[in-house]
Amino acid sequence: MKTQGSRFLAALMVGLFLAWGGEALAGGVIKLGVVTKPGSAQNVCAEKFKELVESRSDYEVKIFHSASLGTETEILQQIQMNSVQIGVITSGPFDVFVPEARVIDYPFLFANSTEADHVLDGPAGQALLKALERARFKGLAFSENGFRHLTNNVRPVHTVDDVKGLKIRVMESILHKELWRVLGANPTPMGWPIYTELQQGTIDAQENPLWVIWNYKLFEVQKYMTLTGHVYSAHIDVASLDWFNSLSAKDQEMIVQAMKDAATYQRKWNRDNEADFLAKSKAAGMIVDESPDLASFRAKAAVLKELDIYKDPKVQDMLKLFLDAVAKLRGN
Ligand code: EAX
Repeated sequence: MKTQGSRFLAALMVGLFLAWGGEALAGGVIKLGVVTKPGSAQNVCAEKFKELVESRSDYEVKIFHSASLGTETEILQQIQMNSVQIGVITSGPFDVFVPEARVIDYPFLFANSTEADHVLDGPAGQALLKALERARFKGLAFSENGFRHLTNNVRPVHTVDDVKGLKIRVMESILHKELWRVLGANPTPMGWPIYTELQQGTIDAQENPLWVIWNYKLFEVQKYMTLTGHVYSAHIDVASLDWFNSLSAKDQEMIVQAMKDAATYQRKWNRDNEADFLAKSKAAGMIVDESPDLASFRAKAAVLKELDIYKDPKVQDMLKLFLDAVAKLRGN
């Protein structure tokens, strides 16, 4: 009796284990899109995600990089349709799909990466990821592009007045176009990459984190750099919501955790290398203004809050959530 009883108990436990998540992870091919080339911030995150998913499950992750799927906007459209399952995409272009996303790129929002991490990994960031579901994106995690800095080929830029009239390439983002218009430049939205346009002089200026300026050899076509750090650029690591919803709870959890782990790894990589990227760009001949008159930039950028692009109540609410979270961190 005793033996039979314990056998029954063991069988019951196996049954429960299987029913409650002991099932094997399903397999299949996951298509992942990034606009950038190997060695770039997005790719470091994507490659780590691939390594983790493949070691933790039977899925295979295929990375499509170097704009082979089009611009970041086009990759996002493919994710919406589930012809691509995952993207590591710069936060900027998301605001065309979900206006609240422009809150991350609000000028001078975060003073440093510690603030960005706290806010994005906390309730404010989670609320933003949730809002993306309206556009059929499942927000998984935030990795980073980094703080964005201005480069140009016309003149040294120290105060915001020096920006006047510069033909600047901006991301395919409503916020970024408005920001540079307000600052006095002449912005044109374009997908990445933009080396040829800089080389041919169709545009004079661009803005991007230090790794981009180094990795894409912008020092060859841009003489001046100004450490404006005007916008913190995250990557929003997203999945197709339709695809994500079709997975078992166990697979969903594995995907989210793998992306969170990849993002943690990638943020560190970016930060550990920033000083080196700057030193190399200088050594390559760029003239760098390391302490520009940021007060002049802030003063002009402040107008943005009054513009229509921030009037939408959903954007207002999200901005308040983010600003309050930053204030709380600073003890205000
Ligand atoms: O990482 O388009 C851009 O300026 C982005 O920063 C691009 O993804 C490079």
